[in-house]
Amino acid sequence: MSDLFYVFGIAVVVLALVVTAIGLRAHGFPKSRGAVLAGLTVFTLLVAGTCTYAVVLAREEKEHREHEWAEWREQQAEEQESAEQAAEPEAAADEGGAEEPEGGEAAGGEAETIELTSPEDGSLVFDTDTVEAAAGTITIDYTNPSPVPHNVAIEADGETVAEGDVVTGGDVSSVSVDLEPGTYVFYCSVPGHREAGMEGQLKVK
Ligand SMILES: [Cu+2]
Repeated sequence: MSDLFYVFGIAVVVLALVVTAIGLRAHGFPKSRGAVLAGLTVFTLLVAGTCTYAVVLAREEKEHREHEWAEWREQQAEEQESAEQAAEPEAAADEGGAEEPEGGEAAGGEAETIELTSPEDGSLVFDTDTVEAAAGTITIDYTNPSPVPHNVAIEADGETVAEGDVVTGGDVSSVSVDLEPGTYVFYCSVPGHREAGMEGQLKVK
């Protein structure tokens, strides 16, 4: 198509130069009316052809550009898509990583915490004389709201296996120990308190 366009264009220019050259040299040119008509017809056809091909070429060029533009957009979309896909596995990996510690804790055995307290007036008793827990790491958090010093301790088979700090005024005495199923004693190790009644049963199942 573009070749034909150039052929038409060059033909118009060459013919115009030839006709002009003849007209300058030859007097009385054109010699006949028929020659004038023939010349005009040829020029008209050549110019019309050139214009037609110019329009066709412009259209083709436009289509070509649109095609390239469409390809470019398609490529951009694909790149964006692949970038998103690349980001997804990372996000999934982060989620997986966050889940692992939770699973690790669960696999480490059950940890149970028992809350204990005693009367505000300092009476030598706990608020309960029996607590239960599942075997594993058992923690007792004893809160002493009174000004009388107390703590919490755990006894297994007559031996103290855990003993918390002596506390007063709302502070917490805490013990934590691994226990197998069985019956244990929790008590206050401040001298005289256990004997006065500050003890209870810890049943581990
Ligand atoms: Cu006590």
